[in-house]
Amino acid sequence: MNQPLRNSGSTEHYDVVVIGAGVSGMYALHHLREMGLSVRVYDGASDVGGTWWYNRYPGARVDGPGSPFYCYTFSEELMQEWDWKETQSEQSAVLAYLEHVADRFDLRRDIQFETWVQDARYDEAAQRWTVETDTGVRASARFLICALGALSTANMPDIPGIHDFAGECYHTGQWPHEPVSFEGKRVAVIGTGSSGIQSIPEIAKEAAHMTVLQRTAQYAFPAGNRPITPEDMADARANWDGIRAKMHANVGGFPFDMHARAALDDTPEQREALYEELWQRGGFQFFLDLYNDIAVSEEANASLADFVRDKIREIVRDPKTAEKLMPDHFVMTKRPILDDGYFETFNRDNVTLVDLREDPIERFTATSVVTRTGEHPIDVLVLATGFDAISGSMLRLNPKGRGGMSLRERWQDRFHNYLGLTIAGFPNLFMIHGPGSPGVFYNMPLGAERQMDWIGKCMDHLREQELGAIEPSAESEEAWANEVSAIANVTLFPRTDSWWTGANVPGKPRGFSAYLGGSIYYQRISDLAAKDYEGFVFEKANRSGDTET
Ligand code: N01
Repeated sequence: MNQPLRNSGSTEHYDVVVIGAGVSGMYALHHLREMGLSVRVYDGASDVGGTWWYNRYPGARVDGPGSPFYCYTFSEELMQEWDWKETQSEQSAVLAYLEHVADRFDLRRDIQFETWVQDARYDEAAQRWTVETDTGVRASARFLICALGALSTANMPDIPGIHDFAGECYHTGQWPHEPVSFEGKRVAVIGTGSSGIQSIPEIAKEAAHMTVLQRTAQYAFPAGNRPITPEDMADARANWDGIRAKMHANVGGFPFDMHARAALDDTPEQREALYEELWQRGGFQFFLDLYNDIAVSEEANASLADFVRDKIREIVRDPKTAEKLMPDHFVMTKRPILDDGYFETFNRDNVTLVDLREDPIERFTATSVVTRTGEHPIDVLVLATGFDAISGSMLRLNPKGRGGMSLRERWQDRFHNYLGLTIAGFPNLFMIHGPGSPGVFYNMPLGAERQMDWIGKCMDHLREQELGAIEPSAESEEAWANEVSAIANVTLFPRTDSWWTGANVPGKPRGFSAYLGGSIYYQRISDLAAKDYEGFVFEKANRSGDTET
């Protein structure tokens, strides 16, 4: 079933078109093939890996709970045969794993690389999607799966003169595949999120001079990267069933127990002792072993924020620089960052910190960046300015649904969706890690598997019931938006400007874009499916042949 079903003129016909060959799209392809469906995947890159194919900047590593649990769980054999070497795997190690997955499951034969999907339109009469690509290939499919990546559309700063800059310029999310040399060069980095904080220490080691252009000071925690020994791997393999079950049950999709105490139940001395112990140990475990009220109580939050600010003052020798590095938002309400020598980097003689809040960028020239207080001559500009996250890639694709309505029109004021998976007016279109899903707040490979498994069952349901199309009702979208907001509003997250709220992209509608219920989400979507897909509207198949998936 994996060849085009039929080819009419220049249009290839499939059961499913998947856009994106990253972690989500790769699993989608595997799962759909297992279901016996014909599938075509398109990706603009020249190989698999998605975010891990693009983000090759110096210092790029897993900065979540890490290996060996940032991985697929669908294949026991895959787990048994792959060796992870470090807890915070380098980009190249994660990419090697994904390449291995592609080889092992022979994925590439159904993926067309270096092919950008330029348009996707729903044909109401045929109940099918048609996609147009920049290689001239056109494909039609009953279902469209958007596995576009939550962090894949680069956020390019619009600063006067930036296009006049004549030196080398790189965005961390679109890093060249050839080595970039910083030796003897004057480098400026804009951005101090995860990508900036991972790359700045590495680039500073090589550059003649580095200017860090910081708009928002950040909390960063020691990455605590450590080797994974053969014994660790053997343990993980021997206990894989239990680990997998724990991952499914855990709020974030990782096999860890959460701390049961609240910060305010402890004395200041006890809190300090716990923070110190976690700081010394390092790793994302910091946030999991932490008190359970840091993200909900201002007072608890302040106790950790003060602790990190004291650490920054301890590490950074120049008090004026240390003050510029003091974050002033609630800790953890921007994506927590793991670093390896970030604050220490400001003790180097070749590094200058510019606080853009007091000394904003006025313009770029061909050879420099000019801030209010002076000119900084540079040879290389690194844009660690992040992404139009979560919704940005869907908006860039801008599919056209019923009546030719574009997603940009539909999402003008808010990212209307149901379950983070579907959109009213866009039948038979499914998003993986879309707005309104746990997405970036959950172990992403596992989340992709669980969403895709749900989508597969939904497709089966349509086939069994001889239905032609599924989409949510506008009312269920409204209720879902309220549920997402209600959960987020219990926390401090929506009170800080971040890419989670859309605040990093000028003009983007504000709103907290992720479902913070974690694993509850998967129970929720499964329960709704069991209730005959509550909240959805179905359409009979217009032609009997089209129910054959
Ligand atoms: O992007 P970011 P990122 N002028 O949006 C600044 C994941 N990730 O690529 O905070 C000046 O976090 C912006 O300032 P502000 C991870 O989930 C994973 O670093 O908006 N500055 C901020 O400092 C992460 O959270 C891994 O005020 C401008 C920075 O640029 C997510 O990706 C590694 C500006 C952007 O930070 C995104 O991280 C890396 C402007 N016009 C990332 N525009 C791994 O797991 C933006 N900024 C390996």
